[in-house]
Parts: sequence; C-alpha cells; structure tokens
Amino acid sequence: MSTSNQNLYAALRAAFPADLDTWAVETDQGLVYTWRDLDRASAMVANLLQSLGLPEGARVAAQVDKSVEAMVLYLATLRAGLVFLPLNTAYQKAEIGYFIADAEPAVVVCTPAHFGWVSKIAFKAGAQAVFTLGDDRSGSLLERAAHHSDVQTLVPCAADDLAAILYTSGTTGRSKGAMLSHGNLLSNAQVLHAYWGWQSGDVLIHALPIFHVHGLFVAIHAALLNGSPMLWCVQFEPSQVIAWLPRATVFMGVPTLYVRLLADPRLDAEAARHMRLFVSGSAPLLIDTFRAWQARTGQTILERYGMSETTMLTSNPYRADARHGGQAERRGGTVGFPLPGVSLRLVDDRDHPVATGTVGHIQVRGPNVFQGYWRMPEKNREAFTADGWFRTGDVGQQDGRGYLSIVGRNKDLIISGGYNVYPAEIESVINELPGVVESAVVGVPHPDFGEVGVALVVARPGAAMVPEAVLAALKASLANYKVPKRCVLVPDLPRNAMGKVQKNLLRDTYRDSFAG
Ligand code: MCA
Ligand code: AMP
Repeated sequence: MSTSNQNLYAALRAAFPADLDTWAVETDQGLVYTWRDLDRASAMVANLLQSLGLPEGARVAAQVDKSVEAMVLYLATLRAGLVFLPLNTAYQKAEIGYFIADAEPAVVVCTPAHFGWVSKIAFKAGAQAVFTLGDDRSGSLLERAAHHSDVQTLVPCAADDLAAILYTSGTTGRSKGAMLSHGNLLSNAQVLHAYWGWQSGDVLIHALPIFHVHGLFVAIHAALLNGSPMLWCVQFEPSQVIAWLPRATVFMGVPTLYVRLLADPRLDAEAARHMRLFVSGSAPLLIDTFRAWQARTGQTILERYGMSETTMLTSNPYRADARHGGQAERRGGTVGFPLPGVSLRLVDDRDHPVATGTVGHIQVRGPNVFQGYWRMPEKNREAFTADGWFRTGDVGQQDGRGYLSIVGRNKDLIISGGYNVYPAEIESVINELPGVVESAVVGVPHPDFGEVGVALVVARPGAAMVPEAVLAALKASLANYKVPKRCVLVPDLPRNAMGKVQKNLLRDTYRDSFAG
C-alpha cells in the first residue's frame, strides 16, 4: 500500500482551481456555487458524519432529489472515509426496504416528505441516524451540519477501501450491491480524464441523475478532476441544455437524451459550436441517432460502454490512439476500444478466447473492476472466472481494428432510457397478483426510451382481469420506470421442448407495439 492518502476526495480536491472563489456549479434554478462553497459544505457534512462515531466501513444511504447538496453529501461521505449508497428516487417502499435491510446503513438520508416511512425502515435495520435533505436546501442534514466546522481533516483511506456500493438488479433473485473502492473510482476517473482530453476551459453540462454510475461518477469525477465548472440541470430539459450549449464544452447523456435533444429544432451546429465532446453510454446508441446528430450539429457522438461493477470499460477514441494505429475515428454502432489499463477478452461458453471477428462473452480485468458483491460470496464465485476475469454478461464482437460492438446480452435485461429493468423482478410481482397464472416481460423497441417492457399475462380461467389493472398494481409497488408500457392478456406462453418460455418469439410478436 502506498503511504499517501488514497482517499478519492484528496485527488478531486487537489484539482480544484487555485482561486476557490470562482464558480464551480451553476444550476438551472439560478444558484451559483463556488469551489470554496463545495469544499466548506462538504467539510461540514463530513464533520457531522464523523461526529456520529461510526465504525469503519459504515454505509451512508441516500435517496434524495438531485441537488448540489446531494453531491456535497457524496463528497462528504468520501471525506469521512464512509461508504456511499445512492438510491434511485423512483424506488418505492418495498424496494427501499430491501436495500436498507441488505446494506444495513448506519446513516440514511431521505427527502423530508419520505421521513416517516424511510425512518421506520432504517431504524428497524439498525440505522443510527436518519437525516432529511430537500431539493431546496431544507432538511435536518444541513441544519445539523451547520453546527460543525467548515474545515475537516481528510480520513486516510487505502486504495482498496470501499467508497460506494451500487445496487444492480439480479437476473434472478435479489439485487446485488456492487462494492467499489476509492482505487476503482480514481483509476477510472484518471483514465477518462486523459482519454477524453479534458483541458483547461472545459465546462460540463450535467443533465443526468446522480444515483447511478454515469451521472455520479463518470460526469462528476471528470469535471472535478479537471477543476471544471458544471452547468447543472436538476432535471433533464432539452431547451435548457440547448440554451447552455454555447457556454459549455462537454455533455454526457444516455441515448434518450440525444433523441429528445434532436426533437428540438433549436439544436443546430451554431448552438453546439463551442462543444468539443458529446459522450453517450448506458444503453445502445442507435446508428440513426448517431447519424442524425452528426448531420444536425456537425459533431460526432463518442460512445462508450461500462457497468456499475466496473465503471467505464471501453470508449471510442477522442483523439488518435497510438495503440490502434493512430486511428481517431468514432464509429457508430461500436463502443470503441478497451480503455488504457482495462483488459478485455471475448470467450466461448467454456471461457476460451474466441477468434477475432467471432461473437463471444465479454470478460474484463483491471484496476476499475469492483471488489465483489456485498455479502454474496456465491455470486462472486459465479461472477469471476478462476483466473480472475469478471463476466460482464454482455456479448460482443471485435473487428480487425479492435473496435468492440455489443451484440447482445446473456442476462435477461431491458435497458429503458438508460435504466436497467430485470424482467424476472417484474414477472415475480405480476405472478403474485390475484388471478395470474404466469407472465413474461420482454423488451421491445421504443422511439424515446430505446427499449421498454411489454408484459404478457396468462390469467386464471374465469378471473376478471384487465391489463390496465395489472399495470396500475405494478405502479403501486415498483419504481415507475420498471412498469411495462403495455400489458396484453394471452391464453398461454410459447415454450420450447425444455419448457422454457421462448421470449424471442414474444419479442418478435410485440416488437412493433410502439412503432411510429
Ligand atoms: C421515466 N419513465 C421511464 C423512464 N424514465 N420509463 C421507462 N424508462 C425510463 N428511463 C417513466 C416515467 O416515470 C413516466 O411514467 C413516463 O415514463 C414518462 O416519463 P418522462 O416524463 O418522459 O420521464 P423523464 O422524467 O423525462 O425521464 C426520462 C429520462 C430519465 C430523462 C430519460 O429516465 C433519465 O434521466 N434517464 C437516465 C438514466 C441514467 O442516468 N442511467 C445511467 C445508469 P408515468 O407516465 O407512469 O408517470 S449507469 C449505467 O447504466 C452504466 C454504468 C453506464 O454505462 O453508464
Ligand atoms: P448497469 O447495471 O446500470 O451498470 O448497466 C450496465 C449494462 O448497460 C452493461 O452491462 C451493458 O449491457 C449496458 N451498456 C452500458 N453502456 C452501453 C453501451 N454503450 N451500449 C450498449 N450497452 C451498454
């Protein structure tokens, strides 16, 4: 272990500009924060957390609306050497109940309106403190932090100390908490900083939620590590992003954000003239969107690929990449090359590497690969090969020049507007509804979200069931984005000789549900 402090915040803080009184964040609500504001506020919240005398490795869970203070809470958790556990604001009671029971956070931060039910769940799971944080700087977290010093001594961390746990749903059974260390996050942030050519004068438009890897790590770390200010959308709004483009240089989005921006006629080359980089990821970017963006703005989107377990794995080149014969081309429909330091191989079902050009399972290794799933030793054994490669569950193909294309997944997963939806989870909720015999949820193309779920439900003979009621029942217990956009009652589900539901047939049958 190096003797220097490997706390990720040390590296982020070291990159703050010399003049701390310049702007660091400007929000779409007209608020401006300086670098000094970020440093002082995160010190106060870190001191509050430290005053609780929590044990090493204690978790700080947060289900709060996007705000600069929510980012400050993340930075404070790093500073205090604790483990950040961000939770999607769409999660409902049962989902939150599971995460809190599984992760046993010592501190839970929620919106003021949810304090009643969240605190009940949290204290039952052994939490020591539950604070509130509103999107308007209200709530007990900041009230309590105001009593603490705005100077903090950074807690020392080793590179493999945990910094965050991100829950990713399981294809079967329970959601798994991916444990990411300070070293995982810092190595990836540094690689992306160099690979994407971050430079003096850069300004990032931050338009993504901050409870997943893309918005929380990829976007925020890169900007902070470059001492670059952020134009901060609390919620993605195409007109706001377009209005900000002339003041910005970098934008990151999931494909749905690009589709929605293209739908606004004010997006053109003139509006994007100062931009040097548009990054897309979290879901496949359709080649039509890639081309339409080029035609409208004159700029080429850079697509990259990653996972919660690994942060970023591959990227199209920003500039000529010497390792690949000096090529600089960003190729639509591909996710580019393995990032420096990331090893990637394509293998067959027996983990043997396949020949170039052949489709294979994607496996990776590198300093960015997580520390394993929280308290799930059996899942860790399945997730890694005997020689230490992580099985991504994605299926890909590399061309002769080394560009990787994701051609499928061997996990039953729908990616909708950049959020992951696991059919198994939705099916198990549907199957619990009265009158349901069985169900299948499949992903079909959608013009806005890329892909959405369609639920096929078999009802018990004589049961009075209507599709709208099934969807309404799902809405009551699941995060909204997981609810299928269509439900169809069917007499039975197609099965193969082994009795397995033939989801490919269902996908074909319903693939035009949202066409046009
Ligand atoms: C909202 N809805 C959705 C989604 N979002 N349904 C399916 N998929 C979604 N993604 C629901 C709403 O609850 C609403 O339901 C209805 O669809 C219409 O919502 P709308 O107003 O259009 O939604 P929105 O609030 O504008 O949000 C759309 C969004 C948002 C801006 C695209 O989903 C978003 O921010 N997505 C980004 C996700 C992201 O950051 N992913 C990165 C994960 P109702 O009408 O019933 O109320 S990190 C990752 O994947 C890896 C590591 C990586 O590589 O980055
Ligand atoms: P998550 O569970 O949110 O970490 O989602 C990770 C998954 O998103 C990956 O395993 C891929 O299946 C998918 N993904 C991320 N980026 C891309 C991309 N650029 N193209 C296709 N799929 C992607």
